[in-house]
Amino acid sequence: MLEKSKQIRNTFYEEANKANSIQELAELRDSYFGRKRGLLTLLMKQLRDVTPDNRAEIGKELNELKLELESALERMKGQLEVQVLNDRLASEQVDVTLPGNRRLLGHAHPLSQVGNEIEDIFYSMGYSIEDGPEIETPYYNFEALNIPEHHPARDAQDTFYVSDSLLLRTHTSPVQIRTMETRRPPLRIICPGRVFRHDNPDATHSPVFHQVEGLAVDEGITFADLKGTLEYFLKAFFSERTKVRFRPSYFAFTEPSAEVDISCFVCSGKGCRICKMSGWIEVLGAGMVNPAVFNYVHYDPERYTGFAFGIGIERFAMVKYSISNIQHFYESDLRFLEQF
Ligand code: 2U9
Repeated sequence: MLEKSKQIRNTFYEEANKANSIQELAELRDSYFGRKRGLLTLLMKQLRDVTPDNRAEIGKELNELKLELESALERMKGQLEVQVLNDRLASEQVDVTLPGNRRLLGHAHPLSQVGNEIEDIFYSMGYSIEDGPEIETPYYNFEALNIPEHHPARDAQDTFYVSDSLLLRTHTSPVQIRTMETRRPPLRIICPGRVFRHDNPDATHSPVFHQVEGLAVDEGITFADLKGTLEYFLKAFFSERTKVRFRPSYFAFTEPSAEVDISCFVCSGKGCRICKMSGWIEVLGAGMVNPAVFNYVHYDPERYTGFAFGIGIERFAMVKYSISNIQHFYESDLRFLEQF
C-alpha cells in the first residue's frame, strides 16, 4: 500500500501539471477525493484490511498524502483564480489615454450673448430690466413719444399694422411709457426686446431686430449724467481704450438729441475701411427726455428731467465682431454660430 500511495502521489502531480482551468482542477479533485471512485478514497477504504501492526504506519502515510494533495489543490486553485483574473483584466483593458467621444455642446446665440452683456453692465449700475408687449397701440408706440400724427415713421411703409388700432412695436420705447405710468421717479430701467420695421432685408436691415433701450428719470439729471453713463457703458462693452463722441441729432422723444460714436478700434482713429476713413463708428442714439413725453405720463416736467438711449443689439454685435452682413444672425448656419 505504501507503494500504491507513492504511485498516487506521482500521478497526481503529473495530472495536476496539466490542469489549466478551475473546471479541470475540480475534475482532478474528484478523481482523487470523490466519495465513490476517488483513487485516494478507495485506497483509504483498504486500510480496514491492513493488519493492525502495519495500520498505524500506513494510516499515517495516507493521512499525510491526503493533507498534502488537499493543500496542493488549494494552492493550485488560488493560482488559477489569479490567472483567470489577470486574463480578464488584460482582455478588458481600457486605454484611458484615448480621446473621448466629443459631445456637441450648445451655447447662447451671439445676439443673446451681446444682449446679456449689455444687460449685465446696466444691471451693475442699478438699472432694472423691464419688458412689455410686442403688439402695441399707436398711442404707446407713437403718440406718447411725441411722434406726431403725420410723421413718416407712422406710415404703413415703415410700420407693420395688425389693424387700425394695433401694430408691431417699432422700438421698445412703449415699455418705458408703460413703466412710467405705473411707477414714480426715481427710475432707472432698460428695456430689451424684439422690434419690427417694414424694411426689406439687406446687409444692414432686417424686418425683425433687437434693441435695448434705457431710461433714467430723477430730479436734477443732466446731459453730463447721460455722457458719463454712456461713456462708462461703452468702455465696459467695447474696451477701456474706447473714446466716445456725441454729435447733435434729432429724435421727437428727446431734446436735445445726439448720435454717439466710438473711436475706431481697428485703426485707433487714424482712418480705415471699417470706419470709412473717419476714425469713428456710430453705435447708438440718445438724448434728454422731451418734456412733452413727461406730460403724457403725468410726471412734472418742471421737477423731473431724464435721459434715454437706444441700442441696436445687431449693430453692437456687428461692430464688436466685425460682421458685415446682419443676415448671418438669422440663418442658423452652424459654421457662423460656432465661432461665438
Ligand atoms: C422714452 C423716451 C425716450 C430712446 C432713444 C434712440 C435715441 C435711438 C436707435 C438706436 C438704434 C434705434 O435700434 S435703433 O435703430 N435709437 O437712437 N432711442 S433716444 O428714447 C426714449 C425712449 C423712451 C419714454
